Amino acid sequence: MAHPSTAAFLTALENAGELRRITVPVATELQITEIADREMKSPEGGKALLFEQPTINGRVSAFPLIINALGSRRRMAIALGMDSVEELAGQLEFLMKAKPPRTFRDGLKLLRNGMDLIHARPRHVKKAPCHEVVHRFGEKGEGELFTLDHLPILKCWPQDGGRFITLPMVYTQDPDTGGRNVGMYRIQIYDGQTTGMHWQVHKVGARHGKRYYERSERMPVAVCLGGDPVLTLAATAPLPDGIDEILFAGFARKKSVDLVKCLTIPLEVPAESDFVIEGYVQPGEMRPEGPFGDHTGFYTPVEDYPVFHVTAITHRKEAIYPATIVGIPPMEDFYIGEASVRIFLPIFKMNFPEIVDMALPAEGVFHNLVFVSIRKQYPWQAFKVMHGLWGMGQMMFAKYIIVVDEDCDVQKTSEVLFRWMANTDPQRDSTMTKNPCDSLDHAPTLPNRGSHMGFDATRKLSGEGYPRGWPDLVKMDPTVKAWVDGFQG
Ligand SMILES: Cc1cc2nc3c(=O)[nH]c(=O)nc-3n(C[C@H](O)[C@H](O)[C@H](O)COP(=O)(O)O)c2cc1C
Ligand SMILES: [Mn+2]
Repeated sequence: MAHPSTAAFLTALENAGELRRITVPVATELQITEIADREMKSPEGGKALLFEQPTINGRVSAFPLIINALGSRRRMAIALGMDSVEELAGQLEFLMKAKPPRTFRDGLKLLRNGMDLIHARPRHVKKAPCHEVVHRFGEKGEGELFTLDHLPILKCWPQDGGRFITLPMVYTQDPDTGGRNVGMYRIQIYDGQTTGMHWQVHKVGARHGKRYYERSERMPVAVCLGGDPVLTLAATAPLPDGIDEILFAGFARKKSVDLVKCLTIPLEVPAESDFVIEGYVQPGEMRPEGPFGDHTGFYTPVEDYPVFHVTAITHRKEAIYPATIVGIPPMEDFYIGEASVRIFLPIFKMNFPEIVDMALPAEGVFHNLVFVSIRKQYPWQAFKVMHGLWGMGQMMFAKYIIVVDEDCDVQKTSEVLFRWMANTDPQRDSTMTKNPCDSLDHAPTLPNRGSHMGFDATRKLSGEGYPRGWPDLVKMDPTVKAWVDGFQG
């Protein structure tokens, strides 16, 4: 089911008892963070929070602010209009494994998925809710000029270098192929019309920017906020370069995404967005960005990033400003990342059929720690899986990969720690390699590159040079367990 706006999604959350309204004024400077942080760290991710009167330097903003809207499994499922993200994972898996149907039911399922694929294709529309209110820059208007300073943009943490848009969907185009990309890259506000553009070196936006630089051409960029929450998931999902996030969003929500032309730049954006910030990046122009209290739980230091110049801001009449905060885990982003892992697990399994399950525990902040369970068949297969993952998309960042046997539930961190500690001889069962690092990782001596470590915590096969005979786990006889299950004494 598609949500045509942030307001519609908000209503769905409220009907499910998943929304708390905060009706009194709260400051966008630090105060909203502290309330949201406590909510995100409460059991099951707490509730979504609607701040009806966020204040900017003491003045109440014209726009309410929603935060933690995707910060639980239940809310992520509501965003997708499904019972759980597993449903979407199942649909993707079915598509990838589609064979000529053998039964009538298979045929119907294939037909339904075929229809969903039709929705992957966007529609092009002329009239758009996101254009209900238009503020072009550089035009003489009536009264006060509307700028970014009018949006309830958060200053999240005390040492942050300023205010940051934290849930921006950044639209760019490959100048060679015309292919679209949507990525979530944070936006630091320098002034009402100028921002930073934090696409890290490994991301598709940065690759597009490099091509514009090489061609000495000004780069059109659109930053969208709100609309269907599926778009937010699509912007963060680790889709391969060249796969259009809009196709993924259309497929996931079972409805084509309506796209409309921007007013001041040659790009298209979702018509249902709450806000669209149009502008350009002048290749070569760089400016210090940060510090920013980040996903890692630490401040990322100041570094040079491209500069984004705003040419227009358009929005719905009743626009709602969506935000998140990142910091010491668990935070809302854990649930966003987890949904991606669940959705893409079938794709990993296609490449590595031995993979049973995978988890990126919150403590590892996405890439620092990856647990994988496998059905081991031959010697050193665990190492093959590690190397494969280190070569796949954003899995390249995985700092520690722990491989366990299929009977270990990787969703339970303590079970994995038990196997890891008990089953490994550190020297024999580890491997170290060189790979790119997440730009946010402060531990490597130099940014963006460093060492990565894998542990084979599976039981050792005879061909793996372990001569002693692997012991069995201590487990009760199933008949005794069944008897105790029914025991009344
Ligand atoms: C809340 C949030 C904030 C993010 N901020 C950034 C960021 O500032 N810079 C960045 O490069 N990636 C950031 N990411 C990660 C990217 O969105 C993610 O890697 C995405 O897959 C990139 O898309 P791309 O492959 O199309 O470039 C963020 C993710 C989330 C969930
Ligand atoms: Mn992409």
